Amino acid sequence: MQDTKTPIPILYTFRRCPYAIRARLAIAVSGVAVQMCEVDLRHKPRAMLDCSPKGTVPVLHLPNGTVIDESIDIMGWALGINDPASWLDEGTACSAEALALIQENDGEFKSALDHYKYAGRFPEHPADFYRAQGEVFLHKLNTRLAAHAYLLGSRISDADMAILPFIRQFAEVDSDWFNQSPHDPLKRWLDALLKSSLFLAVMRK
Ligand SMILES: N[C@@H](CCC(=O)N[C@@H](CS)C(=O)NCC(=O)O)C(=O)O
Repeated sequence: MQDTKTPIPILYTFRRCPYAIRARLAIAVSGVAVQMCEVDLRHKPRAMLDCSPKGTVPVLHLPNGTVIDESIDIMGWALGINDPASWLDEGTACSAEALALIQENDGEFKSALDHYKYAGRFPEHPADFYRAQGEVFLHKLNTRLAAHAYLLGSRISDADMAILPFIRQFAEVDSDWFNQSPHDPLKRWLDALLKSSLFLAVMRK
């Protein structure tokens, strides 16, 4: 039984935020006990802003006062404690290959995703212009997934789980378009991971 007196880390999270989802996935697979604090992004808790003034989620506040406020670092923290599914390369760190893919996801692809999702705010171009920008990354992932079941090979890695929530969001912008798009391996990968018990558990309300 959990000792209720032992302080445990607090994760400030927002259910639908793709960065927070990736952090929750890594924490869930690691089995490390963390108290979840769901944040209303319009009314961020004082305690969260006190430890991380930049005001983004996720934020992990450890009992020793350490604050980790980048989602990738939270994944690394959790998997560094316990990585039972071997998401990390050799159990120690995010591989250079994973890092490069995640950086592309968080950079160019995330920008295209935001423009596509909120195309009305970016009237310089129609939504399908921004969608085509994002599709460059989808194509890259699809090529990998045509060669093996997961992004880096035959096993799930941190790259799959860090990128999954963003592809989910991209697919949801126009699911009819996504479902008819020529990215079958990517669609199968997305579908299987979204149905996994781990993903369902971290999305539970
Ligand atoms: N680089 C950060 C980005 C996190 C981020 O941008 N999260 C969004 C929510 S998806 C956020 O908190 N935005 C601030 C806001 O909406 O006020 C990370 O990886 O943790």
